[in-house]
Amino acid sequence: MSNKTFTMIKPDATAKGHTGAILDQIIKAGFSIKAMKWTRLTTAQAGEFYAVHKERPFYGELVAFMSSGPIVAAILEKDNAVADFRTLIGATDPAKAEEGTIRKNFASSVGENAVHGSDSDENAAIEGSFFFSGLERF
Ligand code: DAT
Ligand code: MG
Repeated sequence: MSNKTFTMIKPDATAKGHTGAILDQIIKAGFSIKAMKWTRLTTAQAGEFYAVHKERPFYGELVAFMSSGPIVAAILEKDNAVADFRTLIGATDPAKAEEGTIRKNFASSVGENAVHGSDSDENAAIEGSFFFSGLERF
């Protein structure tokens, strides 16, 4: 079990000014930030990041949304990071997310759901490497 996960604060949340509150909730939940950047994905980069979903009906919408404005990408560290972070963010659809989760607190819809969280240790490593060099991932 790895102690790292990868997150993005998505364009809906950065646009609404929720970045600080979301980072505060993440840190208060016991995660430490190992690497972080404010950036924006091109459509090609968003398409590559979400390539695993390319056969899904929402892929085009997802890629357009994820490249529509700034995001914050970060590598987070905590014991049991992947599973604990998925619990902290809540269900993909904010209408189904538990009270107090980041998606319940900040997401607008299943498509515009405020944050990404890796779903496995393997994907956390792949996704972290997508945004950060070895030097930045210390
Ligand atoms: P998660 O982000 O909870 O891991 P996922 O990996 O199934 O969810 O999907 C990736 C993203 O795709 C999700 O955060 C938002 C978007 N998405 C998923 N299901 C969708 C749907 N039914 N309609 C629109 N967008 C959807
Ligand atoms: Mg996922």
